[in-house]
Amino acid sequence: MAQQNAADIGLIGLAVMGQNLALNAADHGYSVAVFNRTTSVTDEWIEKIKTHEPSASRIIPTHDLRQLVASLKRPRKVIILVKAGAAVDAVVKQLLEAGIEKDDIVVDCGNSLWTDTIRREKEYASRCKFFGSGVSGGEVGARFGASMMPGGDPASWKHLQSIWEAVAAKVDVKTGKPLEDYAPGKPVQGGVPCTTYLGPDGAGHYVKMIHNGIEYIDMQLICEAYTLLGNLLGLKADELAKVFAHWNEGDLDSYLIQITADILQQHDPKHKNEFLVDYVLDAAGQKGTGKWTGVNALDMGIPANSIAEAVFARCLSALKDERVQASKQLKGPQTQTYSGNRDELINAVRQALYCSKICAYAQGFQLMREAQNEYKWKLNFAQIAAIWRGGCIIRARFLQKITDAYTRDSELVNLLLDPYFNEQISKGQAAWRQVVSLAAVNGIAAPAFMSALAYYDGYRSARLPANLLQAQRDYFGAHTYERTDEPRGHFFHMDWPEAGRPQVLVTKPAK
Ligand code: NBP
Repeated sequence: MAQQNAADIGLIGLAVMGQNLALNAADHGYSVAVFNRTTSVTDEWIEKIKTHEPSASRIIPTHDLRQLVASLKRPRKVIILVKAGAAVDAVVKQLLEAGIEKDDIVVDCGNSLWTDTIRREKEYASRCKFFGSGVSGGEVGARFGASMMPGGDPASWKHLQSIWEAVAAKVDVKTGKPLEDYAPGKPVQGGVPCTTYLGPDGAGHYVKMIHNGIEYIDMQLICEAYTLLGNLLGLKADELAKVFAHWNEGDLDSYLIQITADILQQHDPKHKNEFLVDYVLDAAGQKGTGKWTGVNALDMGIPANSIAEAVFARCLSALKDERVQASKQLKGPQTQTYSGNRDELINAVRQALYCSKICAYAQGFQLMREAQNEYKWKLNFAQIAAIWRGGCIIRARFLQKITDAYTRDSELVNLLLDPYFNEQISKGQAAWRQVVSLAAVNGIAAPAFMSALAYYDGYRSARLPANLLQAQRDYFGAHTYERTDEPRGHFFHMDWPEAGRPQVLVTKPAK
C-alpha cells in the first residue's frame, strides 16, 4: 500500500518510456508512484526490477488513480506517458476525478501535437496546471538521460526544473559532448543537462515535433548516402560500415551515423556470411511527427521542402508492391560503376551529406522562427540546439555549431547566412552538385540531397521564375501582380487575352 503524501512524482503509463523514465528518476533519488491502466503490467514489471534495479525500492506501485494521487507530495506532480491522442485526455479526466487539484501539475511527456497541448492547458486551467514536455532518446534516453523539451506555465516549471535536470542527458561543459558513463543506480555526475524551459503552452511539444521532423531528414540523408555509395562503388555493407565509422570521427559525428555504422556491419543470423541490412524489407513505417512538421510547414508557408521530402520518401518506400511492379515496366538509365577515384567519391558524398544536413536544419529552425511569431513565443535557438546535443536521436557534434551561430546572432534570419555554415556550403557545394548529378544520370533516387540543393539554390536566388507564375495567376484568375518598377503593395491587373488593353492598378497599400 502506497504511503500518503510520500512520493515525489507520479507516473502514469508503464510502456517502454514510462518504465525507463521512472527508473531514471528513482536513480536520482526521487520516489516515484507508478500506475498503468492494465495493472498486470505494473505487477510484472515491479517483480522484474526487484532483482536487478538498485533503485527499485523507490518505485511505488499503485493499482488505482486515487491511490496514486493520495500518495503524492504537494503540489502533486504527475507525468503522463501514454499513447498520444485521446488517451491523454482520458487520463487527465480520470486524474481530476481521482483528486488532482488546481495547483497540482500534470505533465504530458508523450509525443502530443502542440496544438492539443495549447488546447489542454486552457481546457483544464481551472482544475489543474497542465504542462507539456517533449522527451527524446527512446528507451535508453528515458532510462539514462533524455533530451527534455518542456513548455507551459513558468510557475509550474519552477517545481519541475530540478527533476527535469536530473533525468536529462548531460553533456561535457567544455566540449558539449554527451557524457555516457552511466549504469543502473549510477547516473552521470556533473555536466550540463539537456533541458531548458522553452516557453509557454505548446512550445515544448512544438520543438519536439521539429526535432522529429529533422530526425526524419537526417535519417533519409544517411540512407541516400548509403545507396549512392553502394550503387556507384559497389561497396558491400561491411565496407560501407567502415565509411560511416570514419565519417563519425569528423564533422558528421552523430548518434545516427554511429548506429548506421553498427547496423551495416551486423551479420544476418539466418545467412551466416551475409548482412542483416540486406534482408530488412525496404518499406518504412512512421508514427506521424514528421508528417505534422510537413503539414505545419505548408500551413505556415515555410519552405521546409527537404523535411517534407523525407516524409514522402517513407511514403514511397511503403508502396513496395507497386514499386516492384513498376520496376518491371518503367525504364531508366543503367547505373554505371563510378570510374573515377573511389576515395574522392566517398569524400564528395560526405560533403553532399553535410551540405544537405545544413539546409535541413536551416529549414527546421526557420519553421521555429515562424512559429514563435504565430504563437507569441520567444524561443532561444542557441539553447534549443544545445539541449539536442545529448540524449536525443539527432544528437551530433554539428549542433554545437548551431548553438555558436545563434550565440553570435540570436536574430539570425537563416542558418545558411551564418559565416560558418556559409563557408561550409561554399567549400562543399561543388562535390554536392557532382553527387546530385551522378544520382540523376544514373537513375538513383536521392530526393533529400536533391531537394536540399534546390532549397539552397532557390534561397540564394534574387530572382525566381515566380514572375511568370504571377502572370499566369493573373491571366486565368485576375489574381493581380506587383511590378519590379513600382513600390511593393501596388497590385495590377491586365486583361491578358485582349492585346493592347491598358493595365489597371487594382489596389494600393493603405496609408
Ligand atoms: P505507447 O505509446 O506504446 O503507449 C502505451 C501506453 O499507453 C501503455 O502504458 C498503455 O496502457 C497506455 N494507454 C493507452 Br495505449 N491508452 C490508454 C488509456 N486510454 N488510458 C490509460 N493508458 C492508456 O508507449 P511508449 O512507447 O512508452 O510511449 C509513450 C509516449 O511517449 C507516447 O506518446 C510516445 O509517442 C512517446 N515517445 C515514445 C518514444 C519511444 O521510443 N517509444 C520516444 C519518445 C516519445 P496499457 O498497458 O493498459 O495498454
